[in-house]
Amino acid sequence: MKGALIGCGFFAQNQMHAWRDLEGVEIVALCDRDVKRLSETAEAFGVGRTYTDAEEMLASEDLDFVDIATTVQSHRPLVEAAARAGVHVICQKPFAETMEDARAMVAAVHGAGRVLMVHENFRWQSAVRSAIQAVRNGAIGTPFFGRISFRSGYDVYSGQPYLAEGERFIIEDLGIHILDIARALFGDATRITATTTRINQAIRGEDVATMLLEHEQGVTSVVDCSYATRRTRETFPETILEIDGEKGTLRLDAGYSMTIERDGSHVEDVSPPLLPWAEKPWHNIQESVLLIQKHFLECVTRGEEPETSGQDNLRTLALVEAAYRSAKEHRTVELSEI
Ligand code: NAD
Ligand code: 89V
Repeated sequence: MKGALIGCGFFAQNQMHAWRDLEGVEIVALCDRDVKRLSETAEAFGVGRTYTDAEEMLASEDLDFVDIATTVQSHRPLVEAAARAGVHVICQKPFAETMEDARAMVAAVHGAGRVLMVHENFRWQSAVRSAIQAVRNGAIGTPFFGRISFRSGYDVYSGQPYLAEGERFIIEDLGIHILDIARALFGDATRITATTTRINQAIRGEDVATMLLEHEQGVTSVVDCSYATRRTRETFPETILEIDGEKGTLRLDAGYSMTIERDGSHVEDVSPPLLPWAEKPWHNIQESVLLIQKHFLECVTRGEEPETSGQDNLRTLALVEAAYRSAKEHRTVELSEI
C-alpha cells in the first residue's frame, strides 16, 4: 500500500516510525505547510516527494491512503479532499471540532466507498488492551462499575503549545481518549454528568474534568482526568482502571500491573515493550501507534471496518460534546440530545 502523511509535526514522527516498521506499506509522499518540518521529516525518513499543499499532492500522487496528522482545524477540508481523491483515510483525534463537521466527514468518505479510521489509539495501548480483552473474555463476569482515571502533572504544553491556547483543553484532547476507553470496555453511554475546572491559570481551557456515565448495558463508569495532579511517581501517560464485575474485580494499576481478583488474586505485568525508536514515558502511546496502524492495514486488506472507524468515533465525539454541555449547564445530558 502506498500512503502519504499530511502534517509533519510533533506526533507525526511516531506515525512515520510505525509505518517504517510495518510490512507491505510505504509512505511515498509528505505534506506540510511548514517547509522546515516538511524537509526535516523527509530527510529523517528518506521520503523523496514533498508538498506544501495537500490538494496538489492528492492530484499528483497515486495513493492508496492518506494519514492526516494535523491539528483539528484542518481535519474537515483534508478528509473531504481525500474522499474526493478516492483514497482511504486515517485522521488524528480529535476528529472534528463539531458534530456537524464529523458527520459530514464520515459521509464524504462513505460516499467515496473508502475506509475511514480515526487515530484513536489509547484503546490500543497494550496494557489497556489486556484489560479490555480480559473484560470481553468474561474474566470478571458482567461488569457493573468502572473507574477510568488519568491524573498527571506532566508538562504537556512544551511539546504541544496549542494545548495551552484553546478554549477547550482536557476533555477535547485527553478526555476523548479516556471516554473512548470507557466505550471500548462498557459499550455506549446514554447519559453523562460532568464537572470541569482550571487549576493552571497559565492555560486557557479546563485542565480537570470529572465525568459520570451511564452505559446502555447498565454499567456506571467514572472517567476522571487531570493535568493538575502532583504524584510522587509521575504516571504520565498511564490510564488507571478499576472495574467491578459480578464475578470479580480487575485493576490496572500504575506501573502497568494488572490484577484480577476472582477466587484469589492473579497479578500480571502488562508493561508495553520499549520499541527501538520509542522513549519513556511516551512508549506506551508510541507502541499503540504501531498497533492501530497495523489494524488499519489489516482492515483495508480484509475489507473490514476499523474498530475506531469514523462512524464509531461519532459516539466518542458525542460524549465529548455532552460532557462540555453538562459542565456548562450543570445538568445531566442525554446522549440523544447531541
Ligand atoms: P503539530 O502542531 O506539532 O503538527 C501539526 C502539523 O500540521 C504542523 O507541522 C502544521 O504545519 C501542519 N499542518 C496544519 N494544517 C495543515 C494543512 N492544512 N496542510 C498541511 N500541513 C498542515 O501538532 P501535533 O502535536 O503533532 O498534533 C497533531 C494532531 O495529533 C492533533 O490533532 C493532536 O490532538 C494529535 N495527537 C494525538 C496523539 C495521540 O496519542 N493520538 C498525541 C499527540 C497529538
Ligand atoms: O494523546 C494525546 O492526544 C496527547 C496527550 C497525551 C498529551 O494528551 O495530546
